[in-house]
Amino acid sequence: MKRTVCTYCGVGCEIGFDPVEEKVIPLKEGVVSKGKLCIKGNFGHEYINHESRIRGTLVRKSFLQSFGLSPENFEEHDENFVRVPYSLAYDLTAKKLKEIKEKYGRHSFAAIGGARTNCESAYLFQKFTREVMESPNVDNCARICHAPSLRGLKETVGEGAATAPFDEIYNAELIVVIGSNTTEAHPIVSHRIIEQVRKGAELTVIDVREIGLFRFAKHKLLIPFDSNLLVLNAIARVIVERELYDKEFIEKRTVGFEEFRKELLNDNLSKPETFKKLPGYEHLFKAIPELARDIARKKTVFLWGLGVTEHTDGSKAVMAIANLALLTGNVGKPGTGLMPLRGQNNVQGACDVGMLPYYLPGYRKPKEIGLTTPEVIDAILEGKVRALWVMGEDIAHVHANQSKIHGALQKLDFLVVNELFPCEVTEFAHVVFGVKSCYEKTGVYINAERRLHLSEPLYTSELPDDWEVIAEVSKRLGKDFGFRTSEDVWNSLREEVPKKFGGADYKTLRENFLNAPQWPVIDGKGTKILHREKFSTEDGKGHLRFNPYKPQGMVKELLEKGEFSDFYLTTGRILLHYNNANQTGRCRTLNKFKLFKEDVVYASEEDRERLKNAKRVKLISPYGESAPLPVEFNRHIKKGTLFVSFHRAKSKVNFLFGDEADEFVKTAKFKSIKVKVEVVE
Ligand SMILES: Nc1nc2c(c(=O)[nH]1)N[C@H]1C(S)=C(S)[C@@H](COP(=O)(O)OP(=O)(O)OC[C@H]3O[C@@H](n4cnc5c(=O)[nH]c(N)nc54)[C@H](O)[C@@H]3O)O[C@H]1N2
Ligand SMILES: Nc1nc2c(c(=O)[nH]1)N[C@H]1C(S)=C(S)[C@@H](COP(=O)(O)OP(=O)(O)OC[C@H]3O[C@@H](n4cnc5c(=O)[nH]c(N)nc54)[C@H](O)[C@@H]3O)O[C@H]1N2
Ligand code: SF4
Ligand SMILES: [Mo]
Repeated sequence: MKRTVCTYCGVGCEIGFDPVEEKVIPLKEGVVSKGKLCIKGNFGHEYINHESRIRGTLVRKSFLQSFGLSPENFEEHDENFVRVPYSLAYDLTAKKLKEIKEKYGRHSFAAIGGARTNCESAYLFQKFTREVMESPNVDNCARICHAPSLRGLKETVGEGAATAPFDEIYNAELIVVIGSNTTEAHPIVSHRIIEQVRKGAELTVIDVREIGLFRFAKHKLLIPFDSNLLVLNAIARVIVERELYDKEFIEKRTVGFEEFRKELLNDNLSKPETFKKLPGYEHLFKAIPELARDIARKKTVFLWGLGVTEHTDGSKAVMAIANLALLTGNVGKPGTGLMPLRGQNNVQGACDVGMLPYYLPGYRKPKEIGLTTPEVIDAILEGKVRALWVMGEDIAHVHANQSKIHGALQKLDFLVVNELFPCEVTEFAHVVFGVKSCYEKTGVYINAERRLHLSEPLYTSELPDDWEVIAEVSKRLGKDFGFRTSEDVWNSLREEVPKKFGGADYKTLRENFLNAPQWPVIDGKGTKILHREKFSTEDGKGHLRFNPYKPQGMVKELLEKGEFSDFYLTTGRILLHYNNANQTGRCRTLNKFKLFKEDVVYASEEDRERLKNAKRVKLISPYGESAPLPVEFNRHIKKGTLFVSFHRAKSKVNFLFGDEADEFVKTAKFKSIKVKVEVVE
């Protein structure tokens, strides 16, 4: 039996694999999976031998011609691309990058990726960009995902990562889930939540629609769109006003309480009475104080997702969650914790190893801060960024403001993409490197609880790993890093960040695969709970940070007019498919479910008449419109609101969004947009 880790969501379930039967075997001893896997864990490897897999290098014919080479001498892939040997593609890529750097300067290069690849590739990608291309412009998919969690936690507790393992759910008396559709997006965590509720713990769900976990919840907080910070501040206000807070913890472990208290009490909007003025949401006036009392009394874990981060005030809302934990002493102890449910298999790792424009590996400050992905797009349009290398991120599908992004990608002098399959972004590329998938290579992935899984191949493959492509191009640009194996790359990172990874050599990770350590790993031993004695801030204290809520979107309309016009749309995911569905869309078993062939718009049963019992609708925003999409009416979504998944590029969901984003870190506001609905059928 071979052992690896499921590389879809940030849960990071350990899996066994029978190479003869080509079957996944659940591993009971796995500390994360405990022998349970969701459907993607069981069947998500089926894409491996799919016929459309990119097995080689594709080079655009016009690009080849610009070097005086004739496409006719190579095998044709399609009307735009030919297949060339890797060595030639490495040569041409290096030549073009050199030419662009010499002509337009070092800032004309940017690199994006790393959240789906292993840590070795993400680490080398930023090292190559910073040291060889001498550009500070590196970013990864956390930009449109949990970058606000990193920011919010850094400011309050000093470390942008979950403070405790998923298993602390088993020690909690109260589990608070905010803006996370856990049953679909992190199924094995949701399994723990449900188990713990069955043992007597209480669950609170704070969401804009009735998600699967609602039926297990004691406190069901169905909240207005755009209101997270308002709700969280109101909970804090009850805790402060009624003196429910943990005085000893505040005194010993935090700073800023008096100021926080003053600012909070001065902010009239934070009174629970505000909800009496929001028609349809008056129930929150009573529910919030009840929840506040429970958080103060019980050992509580806080779990959150994109319903918190993908807003203009996402970072502030994360600080507001941290405030609740600090006020009530619910962090740094068993049964408590702050747990951002990070999304992709290695998005924690990509950030940890420095694939961010404002952090070097280990979150050290760089000399020069680079551009975030949305800023890179603007810089391309201004002619400042000329060459872009993308490693496993379908930026022509998954980012907001796609009309703008498509325009920018067309303008690039040079676009290199490392991919498994053709997708939206490869359409714009000059060079596409086919690379090994996670199940064909060796490397480390860091899950949402900071756990370091060393993944080993289930299948053999002749293709290069991402880091090998980068290393080959780098050599041709005059810098041989001297890495021969992925272990060499990992050891270089360990040397650079000894405080987190020093004790995590391959041998230790291999031997402890089923109970893999969580960083910081010193002397082979991991750290389950962070901040036990002191926080990771410079002064070792937890920092309370009050941010007043500014009325916006649905809340603003309800406060001003007592009603809102048109529809409020939120977007997200479904259990079967994963992000751009490039992999899940090519798995036999996952595609048996006809129901999920398309992105479906969910609307409220109460809007059936208003929407003329439609079968298909088009969504229209000030920025663009979606394709005509099937619509389904149900009772889990509130009147006047809509949900749609974004898995299929052809649905054009991300053409609906503009540049509105988190005010600190530019994470797109994917969780709320006002739309008009046109009935098509
Ligand atoms: N099956 C599957 N699993 C995945 C993925 C996938 O594509 N498919 N993707 C992975 C990735 S990259 C990520 S980041 C995670 C994401 O996992 P989640 O964070 O769970 O992501 P979403 O499905 O976008 O759902 C967010 C939830 O927020 C709610 N919501 C929307 N607006 C608001 C709001 O204003 N306030 C509150 N409180 N809630 C709101 C939505 O109703 C939804 O329940 O999942 C990972 N796991
Ligand atoms: N409307 C809307 N849009 C969203 C979101 C939303 O909630 N609403 N969520 C956003 C979020 S949270 C995220 S994380 C993004 C996700 O968006 P993406 O990052 O684009 O999606 P993924 O499917 O995770 O992976 C991207 C690509 O990586 C490739 N890949 C997989 N493994 C490897 C590998 O080992 N090497 C290389 N080179 N490539 C590989 C896959 O084939 C896939 O095409 O979408 C964002 N977009
Ligand atoms: S919960 Fe996540 S990591 Fe676990 S099997 Fe499902 S997709 Fe894979
Ligand atoms: Mo994500």
